[in-house]
This record gives sequence, structure tokens and C-alpha cells, in this order.
Amino acid sequence: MKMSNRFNIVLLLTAIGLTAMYQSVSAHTRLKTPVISENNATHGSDYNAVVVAHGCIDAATNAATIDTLGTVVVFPDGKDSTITVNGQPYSGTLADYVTNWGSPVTKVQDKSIFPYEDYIKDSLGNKLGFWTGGGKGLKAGFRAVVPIATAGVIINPESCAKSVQFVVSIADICQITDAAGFSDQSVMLWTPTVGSIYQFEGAHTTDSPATLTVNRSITPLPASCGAGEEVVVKPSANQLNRDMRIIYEGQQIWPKQ
Ligand SMILES: [Cu+2]
Repeated sequence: MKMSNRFNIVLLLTAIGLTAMYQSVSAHTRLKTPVISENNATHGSDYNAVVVAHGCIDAATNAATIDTLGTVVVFPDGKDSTITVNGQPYSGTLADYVTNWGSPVTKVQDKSIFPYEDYIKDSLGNKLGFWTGGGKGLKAGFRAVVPIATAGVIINPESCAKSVQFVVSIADICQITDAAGFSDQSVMLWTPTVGSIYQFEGAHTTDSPATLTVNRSITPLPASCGAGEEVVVKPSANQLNRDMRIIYEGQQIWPKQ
């Protein structure tokens, strides 16, 4: 009896130790496969997933123990976007580097975690992102793998791009609030700091968006390009403020208005 009590205490201490370690190394919400190759197949697509890594953070314990109610994922539209080339601002258009950017993402229908889902589209009907949510949601301590397909990306053969990285904005929502109510307790905002309403001072997630990097793989880098260019495409504040929301049956659900 005494022995088994001691054994239980050892197990308990081990569990506490593991929990503490888990918190310090817990991964962020990201794409499952963040680096892919070009794909010029007709209707080409690459299967991928958004991995919701952890819930929101209890203020008292600083542990990610708050369940997630839904997630919103937005890709840059390529028009209202900021482009950098080797870290320097670029004033040209995305078409200089990518010839077929339009509808970057398709949601793979899956109601296993969140029973509701719909696209976020631009005025032309391009699918720039999606939201999924509702039901019992994602229990804290578990991960969600939300399946998607990204459209084949073709790098402009004449360009010097050796890779093009798209910054993907994700909100893992734990509590439905208005923008003033955003906190580590209500939402994990995996967004770039671009001046949108989807950022706040001191967030666990500050300037830590997901990314999708497409490596040049179809046409060779023109000889005149030297080492080539690394292109990064970020959404503007304007695009996030417009597109990053949940509209269900004509009503905006999140953020609350
Ligand atoms: Cu984290």
C-alpha cells in the first residue's frame, strides 16, 4: 500500500513536470506543410492543413487551457498586399512574381471538429480564406488538423524569384468579442503586425503569422538573376479589416460589432 502510494506520487510529479515542459515548448498555429514547390498542373492543388496548436491562455495560470470555438484563415489577396523582395519594399504588382494568384485556398469539407464552415471571398468570388467553428469546438490540450488545399502557384519564369512566401493570417477564437475585447484569453491572433484591428499590445501571438512558402521548381532562375530573390507577400491592414471575420447567414458573428 505504502509502495503504491509512493508510486502514485512519482507518477503525479512526472505528469506535472511534463505539463510544465509542454507549455514552454508548445507550438504555434501553423500550416502543416509550410514549404511547398510550384505546381503548374491544370487545376493543380496541394493538400495541406491548418494545425490549431493550442487554445487561449488562462490569465491566472498562464496555461493554454481555454477551449477554441472556431478558426478564421485569410490569405493575402495579392492586390491589397505588401510585397518585399530580399527584405526591401517592392512597389510593383504580385503578377511580376506570381502569374496565377486568384483563389489561393479551398477548404476540404470536414465537420469533425467544427460543424460550421464557409468561405471568405472577395467581390469577384475568389476564395481568399474560410472560417470554421461552432459545436463543442476544440478542447484545450488537443490539436485540430483542419484540412485544406492550396491552389497551384506558378512563379513568373522571367522573374528572379527563387521563392515566394505568403503570410497567412489565422485567428483561433475562444470567446466571441468585439475587437476591443481581444486578449490572450479570448483569441489567438496569428497575424502579421500590419496595423489591422487583429493585433494587440503584448499578445502571446504578436507578429507570429503562419506562412506558405512556394519554392521555384519549374523554370530555372535566369542567369542574370545571380543568387535570386526571396519575395514575401503580406496582407494589408485594409484587407484584414475587411476579410478577417465570420459572416453566417448574412450576419457578422465575429468580431462582434
Ligand atoms: Cu503558442
